[in-house]
Order: sequence, then structure tokens, then C-alpha cells
Amino acid sequence: MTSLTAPLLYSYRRCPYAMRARMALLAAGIEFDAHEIVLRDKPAAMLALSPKGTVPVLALADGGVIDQSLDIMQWAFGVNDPEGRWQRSQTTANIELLGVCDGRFKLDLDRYKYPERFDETDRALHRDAAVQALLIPLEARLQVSPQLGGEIPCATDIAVFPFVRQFAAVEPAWFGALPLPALRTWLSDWLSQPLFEAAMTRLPAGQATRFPRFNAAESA
Ligand SMILES: N[C@@H](CCC(=O)N[C@@H](CS)C(=O)NCC(=O)O)C(=O)O
Repeated sequence: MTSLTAPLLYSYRRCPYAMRARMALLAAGIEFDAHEIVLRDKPAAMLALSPKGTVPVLALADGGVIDQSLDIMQWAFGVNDPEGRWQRSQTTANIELLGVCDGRFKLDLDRYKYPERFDETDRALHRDAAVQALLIPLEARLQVSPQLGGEIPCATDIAVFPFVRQFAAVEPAWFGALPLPALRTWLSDWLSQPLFEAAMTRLPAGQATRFPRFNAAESA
């Protein structure tokens, strides 16, 4: 592989794991190239770096490869994290919440959103289980403070948000009627954040492109 001048992120715009990685890279002010992949036709270069074939994959200029979204977030905030987003995310409560998000909640979310992929006939069961597993505990947390990081966001907010967004978008009216007001406020705040908008920039598929820089100060 030719040497990289900037980290290269293999990404997929709508993937919640890739979203959290892009948001962390942008929040940390890291310049990176992104290669928007087509999931059914993954680039050979990406598979050579990470044969498990999931995005995101971050190829570093020093030859290192990081192929788990949370590890990419940790790496990004390890480079630059003036607000201490990573360190403030490392509470027992936040680590447990993230474990539920990536575990039980994701499993139920997939069976609720894509029942046909799982031969699932009772998607409401998974929808309700997802609410119990993550959304109700999230509501309890957000009743106490506006962000999982307290008054300002931490890495857990960034990591969990794309998954709650995906859940809410399956049946917006049903989600909107849930007795989860603090969660809804948190979600709509994140949906309108310039950081999220920047992370959702559309790039041409199939090639590496410099990801437009995000300047938090300019966007405030
Ligand atoms: N544990 C991985 C999970 C990543 C993942 O499952 N990404 C999905 C897209 S959202 C993927 O690439 N799936 C492979 C496929 O659909 O072929 C991470 O945190 O990065």
C-alpha cells in the first residue's frame, strides 16, 4: 500500500458505527480521508487491512489499522480532546450503557428494523425490549443531566446517539408518543448539531476523498 498522508477511514454514511467514528474524528479536529464503501462490494484494500469486512476501518499513516468504532473514537480523542470527552465517558454507568447499546439494544434494533433479515415475525417484541434495555435507562440519566457527559457531551453521547437515531426513525410517530421527553430533547439536540451535520457530508462512493474539516468554533 502507498503511504498515507492522513488517516484513511473506510466508512459507510448510514452506518451508526461509522457515524460515531466520523463524529469523533471531526470533534477531535483530525484531518482524514474517507472512502465511502458499497457494503455489497467492499474494496479489496479494506479487506486486506481488516478481513472481517465491517466498517469503520481506520488506516493510520504509520501503518496501524483500527477496525472497531469505539477504538477509533478512543484513538481520535487520544490525539486531541480539550473537553475531556473520552475521559469523562469512562464512568461505570457510561461503560455499562454503551455495552447495552452495542449488545442487547443493537440486537433488538436490528430485528425491529429489519425483521425480514431475521425471519422475525414479532418485531414489536424487539421494539419493546429495545425500549426497556436502553431507552428507559437513558431517559433516567437524561432527566438528571442534559448529556451523558453531564452538562456537556462526552464520548458516550456521540457513541450512543446514532443508534437511538436509527431506532427513532423506524416509526417516528410511535417513538414520538413514548413517555421519554428528556431522551427526545437530547435526540433532537444531537440531530441539529453542526457536528452531526458535518459527519453526514455526502462523499462520492468508491474513492478516498479528504473529509471536509469541522471547526466547532465556526459552527457555534
Ligand atoms: N463492532 C464493529 C461493528 C461494525 C459493523 O457491524 N458495521 C456494519 C455496518 S453498520 C458492517 O460493516 N457490516 C458488514 C456488512 O453489512 O457487510 C464496530 O464497532 O466497528
